[in-house]
Amino acid sequence: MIRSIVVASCLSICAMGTAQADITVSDAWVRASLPQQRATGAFMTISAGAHGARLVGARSTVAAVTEVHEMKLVDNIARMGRVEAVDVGPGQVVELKPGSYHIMLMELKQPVQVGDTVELELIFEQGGATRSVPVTAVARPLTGAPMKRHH
Ligand SMILES: [Cu+2]
Repeated sequence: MIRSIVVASCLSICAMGTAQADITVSDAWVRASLPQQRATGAFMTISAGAHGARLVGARSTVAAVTEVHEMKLVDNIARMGRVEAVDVGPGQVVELKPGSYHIMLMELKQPVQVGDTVELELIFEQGGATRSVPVTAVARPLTGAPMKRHH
């Protein structure tokens, strides 16, 4: 009973992140797309509390296909592809950021413009259960995204 009250009050107070069973997502943003661009990326900071969790998928309303991706340098060429999961260990903080892990939004239904808010749903596995965590990401310019944002 007490636990459910705590969760409910956090849901109403936490503006940009959502806490659910210790999974916290913060600083979520989406890279604004160009008019002809069919895909873009979403980035955020994830922590999973004392038990850890695995990010295994994502959904969004703006794209027909939403996947968890990793970008790597292979022979100095940036390559990216889908990954099965991103492990967020107990007490760990994992940053989804340009050049690394990201949420790939593909087959965009319309361009994502600076200032737009994009609703995402992150799918986690934790202790054998699947949890979905809603995230609101704000669209930022294609270039010149700051490395660190302060609230
Ligand atoms: Cu990608």
